[in-house]
Amino acid sequence: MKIHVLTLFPDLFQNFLQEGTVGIAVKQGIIAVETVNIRDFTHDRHRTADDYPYGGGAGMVMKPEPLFEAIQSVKADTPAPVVYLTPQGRLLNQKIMTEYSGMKSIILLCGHYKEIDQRIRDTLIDDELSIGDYVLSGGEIPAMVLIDGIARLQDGVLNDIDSALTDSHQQGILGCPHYTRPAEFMGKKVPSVLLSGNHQKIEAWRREKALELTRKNRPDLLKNSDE
Ligand code: 4FL
Repeated sequence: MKIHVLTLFPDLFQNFLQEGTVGIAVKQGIIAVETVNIRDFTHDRHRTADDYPYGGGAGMVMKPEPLFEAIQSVKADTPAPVVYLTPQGRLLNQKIMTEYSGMKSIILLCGHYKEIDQRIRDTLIDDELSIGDYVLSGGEIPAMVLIDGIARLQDGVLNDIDSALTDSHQQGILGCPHYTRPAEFMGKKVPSVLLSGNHQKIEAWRREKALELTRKNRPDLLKNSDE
């Protein structure tokens, strides 16, 4: 899968793409990420990417021309959906992550300042995604969130596919508690059912604990599920 990232801060992605699960996906050639510096598509001496908003008010707006050229330069050889990361987008979830993980290529646009010129959104953007109800300084970390979530869903990246299937959110609810050795830590024992070897009982316990945690922390997830 090919992922193009349009950003004013391409260097932010360098370490991110070399470490951990994302690093494995890149090294194995399962995903390829190419960053494009939006500033390379400015033409003035100061390489200006933003300007004052029409109508006044605080903050700057990203100019349409460099964005237009940057997007077109990528689209010329890769027809792919353009996804703009913005607090105004649809809320990202595991279902959307899974849908994007199956695509051949995507183009991610990271915004800055207040927003980007609306005409770019009206004409060149196919989808708008938010990673949560808060504002950051830019769309780079949200783009990394999307890349990370997509990378680990690719075939051959996680050695244990079961592990991805039992994650929180993959089944629409939160995951269950996990324990590893030692069997007793600071006076607290691992629940005995997990040592019982009875796989049916273990599955039932995990399901009950997952539901309990979901009811406590994320009751909203149960409203639209069949639990
Ligand atoms: C994007 C926040 C996606 C949350 C500032 C610029 C953002 C964001 N999800 N904040 N982009």
